Amino acid sequence: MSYAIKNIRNICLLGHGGNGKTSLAESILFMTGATDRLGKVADGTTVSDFDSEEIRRKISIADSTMFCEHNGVKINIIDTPGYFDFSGEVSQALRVADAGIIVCSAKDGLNVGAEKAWKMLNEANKPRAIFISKTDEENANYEKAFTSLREKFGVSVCPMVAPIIEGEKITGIIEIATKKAYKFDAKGKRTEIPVPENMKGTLNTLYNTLAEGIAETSEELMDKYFGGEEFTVDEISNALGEGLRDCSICPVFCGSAFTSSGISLLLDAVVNYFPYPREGSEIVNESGPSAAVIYKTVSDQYGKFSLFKVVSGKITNEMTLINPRTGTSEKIGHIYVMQGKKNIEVNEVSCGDLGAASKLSDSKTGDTLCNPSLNKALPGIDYAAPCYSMAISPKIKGQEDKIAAGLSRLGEEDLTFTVVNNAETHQLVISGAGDIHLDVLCSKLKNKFGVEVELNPARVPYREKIRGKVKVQGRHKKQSGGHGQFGDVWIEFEPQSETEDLIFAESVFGGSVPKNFFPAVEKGLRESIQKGVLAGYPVVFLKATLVDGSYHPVDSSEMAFKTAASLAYKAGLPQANPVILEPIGYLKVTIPDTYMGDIMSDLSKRRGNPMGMSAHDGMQVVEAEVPMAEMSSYAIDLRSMTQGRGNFTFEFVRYEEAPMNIQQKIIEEAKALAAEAE
Ligand SMILES: Nc1nc2c(ncn2[C@@H]2O[C@H](COP(=O)(O)OP(=O)(O)OP(=O)(O)O)[C@@H](O)[C@H]2O)c(=O)[nH]1
Ligand SMILES: [Mg+2]
Repeated sequence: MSYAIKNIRNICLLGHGGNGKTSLAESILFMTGATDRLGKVADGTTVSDFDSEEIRRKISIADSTMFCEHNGVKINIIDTPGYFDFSGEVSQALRVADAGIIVCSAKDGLNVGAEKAWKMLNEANKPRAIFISKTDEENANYEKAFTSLREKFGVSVCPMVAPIIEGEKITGIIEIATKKAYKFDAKGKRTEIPVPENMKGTLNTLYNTLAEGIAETSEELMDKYFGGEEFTVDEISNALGEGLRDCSICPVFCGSAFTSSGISLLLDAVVNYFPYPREGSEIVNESGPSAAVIYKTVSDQYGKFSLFKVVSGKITNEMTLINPRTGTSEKIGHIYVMQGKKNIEVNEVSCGDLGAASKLSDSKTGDTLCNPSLNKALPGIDYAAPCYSMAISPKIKGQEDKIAAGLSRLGEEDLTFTVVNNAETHQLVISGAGDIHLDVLCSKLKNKFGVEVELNPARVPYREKIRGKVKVQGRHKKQSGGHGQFGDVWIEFEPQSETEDLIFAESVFGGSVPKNFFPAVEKGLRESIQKGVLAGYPVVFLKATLVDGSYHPVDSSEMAFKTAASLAYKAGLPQANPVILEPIGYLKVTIPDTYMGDIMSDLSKRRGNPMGMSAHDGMQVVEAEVPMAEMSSYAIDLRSMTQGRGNFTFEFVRYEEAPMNIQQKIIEEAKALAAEAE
């Protein structure tokens, strides 16, 4: 069924892990009749958490798109995961949602997940509301939860409702603007009840808080407010709608996903106040040429689905659109609307609505599909760079190809991890947002692609160099049967600082080594420096000068001179004061003030060298140079030090000589590794 743009709402649910987003979505679907039973996260029966990993872990891992109808309006709901490892999914949902609902719990109120959600909504400049869920739980405290949110986010946070608690139980909800009280049946349907006597005080306080927020939205209302006049219901309603849409008001609702109470009040607001589809700040163009943006890709045993939002015109099956990024044409075959894992085939998806296309050949998440006359890519999706790396290897030797194939399929759905084959350390290194992210990818490799893998810390690519100068001989002489092999060189080894690469020179006098053997000598050295003499790491910043030697008219060959050069290398480098270099990276950590002490003392434990500090948007940015070897678990450690409030970037800058004790450790590790390989 096709909806006029004014009758479509695209909302995404976001907030702290476990606060009840998936359950709220389930309750909305049930209450509006989109589904006929109320599934539970604990039983793995919700529409939203259908993936086997989500069912097993009882958390959401990926975005899930659902829809329902309320008062003639189609509401598309994108449920996002709260766990921080999957925040790329939140970015995807926010790319197409026209407003967000931050879900909090009545027990916790404000938490890091809500703070992050708020920040992301600010960055995306999207309207928002808050739903305080789990009001049915023991120890639920709506007022405390509300106050904590308002204290953090300011007066734009306006109370819309208050729960009626009798004993320990929630028995109804008061709508503040209208001062009406309701009770709810098992399907969430409401009937009006009188406002209980003991709630009148609370109602008045909250009404004043609401009025204060409403007054902020215009000068006219501000005057009225200070004049002591009460607002009419219409005035409140209009101000709420406008304020919500221009982000100056964030209405707060409450209820329970288990009892479905309060849900209908939230949905009324979605229909009455939430914006209809828009693209950035522009209203999408209903009558223009077709254009859609892909916000998610699902790749499973049934094929590949590209989920999109139509931002101009409409999308019908059998259309041919162009992907401006690749320049290729995409033939739209079957199109669908998604209800969790269920895809329902449709003939068209109208402007502003969400849909899905199967079997697109060359399009990925973030891409635009449009009529050839437009041929313009819309903004894509920004993901945080991966910050946690591990080496991934098969449990059974020889299944490397299976890992690569599996990860490449998983990469179609998930653009937040990278895989690099490190030729130097001979490891396949996978980088993602954190340990749970990588753990989920490993489970998927096992369950979907039949390959069991293990993760190990990624080896650090150390380097070696010499600090002294030596002159050594390399002499290769072999008499075997017919004619023998003979090569003899004197080489001077010394450090240089011009280039990491080997500098090869010669100052041979009087043809003691004929010119035609120089390339063989250089080749022998280039091969040798791949393995340093201390721990087997590549040697850098080396200069080698061929100064003398001798040859035999019959027995000398390129091979023999190559060998002679490598003998000189093996003899010379240990005498030239070799040292191990370690990679140093530039770290930028962003944290709230309060964690400053912890962060600094942690950095000193990591042998970090502070480079500067600055304040940005109420956060502190600490910059430091830190050895890469100390940073492997930083993503996890920073999260636990800051409860997830901190984030960081880390980039390689240069190699530096490692402290002696560290060098010793690296040499021992290399020995152990070599012994293991034998
Ligand atoms: N009592 C009660 N429990 C709830 C309610 N909503 C959710 N829960 C429970 O809280 C737990 C987490 O709920 P979810 O809906 O999975 O929370 P979520 O926000 O989707 O979590 P993530 O997807 O991991 O971010 C589950 O065990 C739910 O059964 C509620 O309204 N009342
Ligand atoms: Mg969830």
